[in-house]
Amino acid sequence: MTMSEIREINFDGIVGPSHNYAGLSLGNLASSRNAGEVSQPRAAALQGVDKMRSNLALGLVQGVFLPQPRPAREWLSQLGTSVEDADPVIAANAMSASAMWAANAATVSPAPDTADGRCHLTVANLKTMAHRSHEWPATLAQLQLAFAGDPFRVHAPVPPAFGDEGAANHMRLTPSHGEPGVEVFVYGISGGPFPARQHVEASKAIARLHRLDPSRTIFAAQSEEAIAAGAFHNDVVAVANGPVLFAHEKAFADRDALVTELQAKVPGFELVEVPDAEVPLADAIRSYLFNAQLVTPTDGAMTLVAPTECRDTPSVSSWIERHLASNGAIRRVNFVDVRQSMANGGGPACLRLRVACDPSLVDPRFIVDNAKLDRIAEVIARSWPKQIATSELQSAALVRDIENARLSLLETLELSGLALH
Ligand code: SUG
Repeated sequence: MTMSEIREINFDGIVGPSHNYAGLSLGNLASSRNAGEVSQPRAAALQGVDKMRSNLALGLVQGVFLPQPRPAREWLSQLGTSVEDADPVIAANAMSASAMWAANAATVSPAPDTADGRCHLTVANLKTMAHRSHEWPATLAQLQLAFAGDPFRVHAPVPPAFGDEGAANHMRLTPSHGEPGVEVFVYGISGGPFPARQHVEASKAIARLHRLDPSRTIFAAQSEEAIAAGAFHNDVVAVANGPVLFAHEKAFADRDALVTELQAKVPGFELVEVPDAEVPLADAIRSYLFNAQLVTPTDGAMTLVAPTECRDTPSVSSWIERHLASNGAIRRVNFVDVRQSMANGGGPACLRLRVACDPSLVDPRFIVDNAKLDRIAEVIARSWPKQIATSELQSAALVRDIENARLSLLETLELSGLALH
């Protein structure tokens, strides 16, 4: 494969029809703050579609992952219950639309980084949170379809003894997507009152499974302060693109060691660091400045696709203005409204999984253009519930509508084979 065929594809999780605010994620401040609010699944999914449209307009390649079956009937039956009979908390855990946050679907090592020249993907076990621990079988089914064939290796999750949350704790730095990169695995040791979701043993297993070159693989601990302040994934406080690392000063336990190693190993490495004195950790986490998509559009001007909350947070919007005026690495900021997802702690970057590969190798049913997004939006507008209160999650009528809505979308995308996954 020539280097020029490798493009970065962003696969966004389409927000599922059961999107709701049950407050299930300890350590995710937005999820706890909005527990019990009434959600708007239709608006949430359309916000996601609009984000994809604005990224297509930048000339980026866009893909999708499909909502998973909810309620998770298989998981409920493993627990000896059903959505009607389950304890309300268990039912909520089976109804979450959390698979929308595709950054947690898998860890991806593109072909130029691996010893066998294949693009490796390992599905995340997401074992720390009950509502996410049952995502992986359906995710695996989609990845096996989308990335079939010899150029790819799709791995089952690492054993659940070790928590793995996928690409949200993984960064790849490289002069350009088609060249060998340095892969940084970020793990947590302690998070104060909150769980550290990514275990170093899981990260190391993935690096071995993906046949990465140890000299181009870095393991870095998240700072305990960041996790305790609400950075339940590293992508809440840092994001990389090409040779650029955009991070909060307090993201890592040993910031200096990481920066020194990246300077030595990444040609053209550039650090865009935000000091706590300019944007306190709390503002960074509330606005999700770093949970932005940092992308290189076809015009070459590195662009931050950031949530509108960044515009509305004074310390953050002034930092952005200063950075743009200084001609820094980030040349443009596009604001996107993903408020429904943000209210559950999922920003623009959580909603996507990046895969650098030749797009023609991916099953075309998972790649979208504007016409396909029109068809997706039409199904959402017709069949996604307008709103869901957490008290309704066990209602038979709502459950039926949610299951039917998803099946309509699968049919539209010729993916009905995924009905049971
Ligand atoms: O795992 N929220 C997700 C948000 C994931 C964000 N992803 C990244 N940072 N990459 C989580 O905490 C909330 C669900 C609820 O409370 O119902 C939730 O699962």
